[in-house]
Amino acid sequence: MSNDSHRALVIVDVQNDFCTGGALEVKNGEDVVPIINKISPGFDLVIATQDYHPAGHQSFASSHGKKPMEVMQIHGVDNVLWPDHCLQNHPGSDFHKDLDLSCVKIILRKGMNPEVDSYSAFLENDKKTSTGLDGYLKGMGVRDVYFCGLATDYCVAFSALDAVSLGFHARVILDATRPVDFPPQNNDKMIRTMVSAGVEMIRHDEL
Ligand code: VGL
Ligand code: ZN
Repeated sequence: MSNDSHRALVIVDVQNDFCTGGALEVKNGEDVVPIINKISPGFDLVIATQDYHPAGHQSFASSHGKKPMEVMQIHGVDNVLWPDHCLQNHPGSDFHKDLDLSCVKIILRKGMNPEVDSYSAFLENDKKTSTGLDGYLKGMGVRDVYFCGLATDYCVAFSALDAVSLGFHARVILDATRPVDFPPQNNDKMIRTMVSAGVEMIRHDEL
């Protein structure tokens, strides 16, 4: 194949609402930005995801008359209800102003269906609806997918887990991620889940 892009970097949700002062603040979320800017030129293909919700999205506590961070069963599984975040056409959903997008070939928006959330860059939370990223990466000859960004224990973790189950070699660049870590210990739990599934944990200086 002519467009052999064996190593892809997926920059997950480095958006204002996940950084300090944002609606769904991840502690020190913006600290990933300089690391990502340093490493992204070293990849054959770079993709950035953007959490991009319509108003009234079902992942919002406000859509259920609940308080943010309450847990509610949706389709029989426990879901954390989030504060309204990453609203379409709102500064909160913009990428962090210092994130260098010059290497980014594709911006993949997700979470746009008002009824179904999408933590993963590959499959929506119904585990059926594809974003198309699997076919795109395979079409580009990618075998190795590296993940960085926000948040470690949600969108990074679910993306990396799907990557492994779709047959990619998945690595999380852990020091280029930050966790929500809610409920308490969730980050440790998700890192263990990823490692058991075959996701490799690395640091950016090991690239
Ligand atoms: C995320 C919760 C809700 C994430 C997105 O990017 O990890 N987490 N929406
Ligand atoms: Zn979201």
